[in-house]
Amino acid sequence: MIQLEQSFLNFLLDHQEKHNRTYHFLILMDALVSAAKHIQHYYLTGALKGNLGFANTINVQGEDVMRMDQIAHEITIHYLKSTNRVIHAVSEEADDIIPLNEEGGRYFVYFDPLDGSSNVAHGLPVGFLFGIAKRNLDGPEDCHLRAGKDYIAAGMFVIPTGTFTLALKEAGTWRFHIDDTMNYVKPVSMVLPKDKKSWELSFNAANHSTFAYRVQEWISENVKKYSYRYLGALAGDFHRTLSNGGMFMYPAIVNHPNPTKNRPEGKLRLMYEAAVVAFMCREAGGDAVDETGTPILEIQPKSQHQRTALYVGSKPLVDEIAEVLKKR
Ligand code: AHM
Ligand code: MG
Repeated sequence: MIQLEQSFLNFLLDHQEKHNRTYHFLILMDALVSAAKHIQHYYLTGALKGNLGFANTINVQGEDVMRMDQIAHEITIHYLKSTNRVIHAVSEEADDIIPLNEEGGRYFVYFDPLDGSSNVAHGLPVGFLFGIAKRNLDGPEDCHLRAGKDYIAAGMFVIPTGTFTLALKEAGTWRFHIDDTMNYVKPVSMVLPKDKKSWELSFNAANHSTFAYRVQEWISENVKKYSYRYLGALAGDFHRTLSNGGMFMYPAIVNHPNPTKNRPEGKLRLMYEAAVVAFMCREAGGDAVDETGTPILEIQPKSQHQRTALYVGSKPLVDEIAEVLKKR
């Protein structure tokens, strides 16, 4: 007997039917999966074709070398547009909100098509992160930017590793693996482990002395209790946090020796980085807060590229750091 696994689209079809939902979401997700596969292909062949270069470099034909993140952005917009179901999109790679089908669309999509830029030149893991919200179906829609609590789904593809993690509102977080035929298959329910033995802390240790003193103290007291891992690409680091438990942190930078390099507002982007992992984490039993201890999912974005500090992972650790952060 051949062993065949359940495909992602079949899993989603079951989910939609079980919850009496429409197929519109299936069409949107199919577009995102198609985009991810396309990005995966470009990334895997990127070093050979010169796509892992940086923008502003010129290839031998005298043309601009396209950065992978620009390619990934164009691919994603192409597929989102083709669904006819997206009102507008926000991309890390575009300054402005991108109108798609403002009259007949049903969803808002906030995405970072290739996060973890420092890994690109090495072909190491990067992430395609996205959050999805739905238009108001009960009355007029003002198209305001949605807070994470109003997302209906959020997910990430780890490229080129070939994993896909998706959280569906109030229905859990699931992980899929890409198979030989480039299909994502074999749903596995993700729940953060309660056993602290596997927990890991993940943050850029080189930034330690630039964090708020109370954060530095908490880290000094806790870092030896857990393993430490840092890849420098949110999707890869958060992938581990979700599997092993613990906490990923990107605290505010407030004590940099060169004050112009402080980032009191944090580094990561709220709508398509922090809220995406916070949503996946909540659906897996965890939590996430910002530098004031406020839940990430409660933050109402004022602008599409707003930044935030991020502490995301196992609930007991996030609760503990939230208490520290609230003591100002
Ligand atoms: P990017 O959008 O320019 O790729 O930056 C986001 C990335 C995250 O994936 C990662 O968690 C973080 O920046 C790493 O930053 P640092 O290199 O400062 O540790
Ligand atoms: Mg990014």
